[in-house]
Amino acid sequence: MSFSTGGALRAIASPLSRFRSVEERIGILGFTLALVFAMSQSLWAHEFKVADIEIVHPWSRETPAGAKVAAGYLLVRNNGTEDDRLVSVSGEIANRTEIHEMAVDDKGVMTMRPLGEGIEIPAGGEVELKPRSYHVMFMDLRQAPKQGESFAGTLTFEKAGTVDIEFSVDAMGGASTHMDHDDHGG
Ligand SMILES: [Cu+2]
Repeated sequence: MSFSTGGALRAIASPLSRFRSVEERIGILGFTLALVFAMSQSLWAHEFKVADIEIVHPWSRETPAGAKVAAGYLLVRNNGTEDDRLVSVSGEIANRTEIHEMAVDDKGVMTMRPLGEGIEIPAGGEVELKPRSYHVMFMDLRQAPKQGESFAGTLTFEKAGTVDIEFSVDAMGGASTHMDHDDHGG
């Protein structure tokens, strides 16, 4: 191939070449990327990041009137080379929050148990908190989650630290409407 890297770089840079300096070009490029990133954060993907950890589509469900607990779900992806651990979660709608695992006991009954140690997120892997599986349990609710609204929460990872996120609230029993959020290439 006679195609050189320098030529390819010039070809990429040429639409920006009417700007005077390299600094100016980099500035414009950076601004454009930042804008695209900001838009994708807020409008489409509903993703959050902290260090090597990516959090995709945190959501909750509207609860029946008088409910004392609500569930939260999200996908956590670890793009790093070291295992991490989701150790705690909090949400503004609840006085207390636990990380739960749903399991079938030896009598075939579905039970929930709190995971005191949190959930390991393997290096290069992902874990989904979803209905009938791992989930966040908002307890002693201060405020009932309402469909179409969202509420703030925080996730704390052993290595990556703490990140503020937003849970969007779906209709009661609306889990299947979130199939469209599975197209993240994982
Ligand atoms: Cu639970």
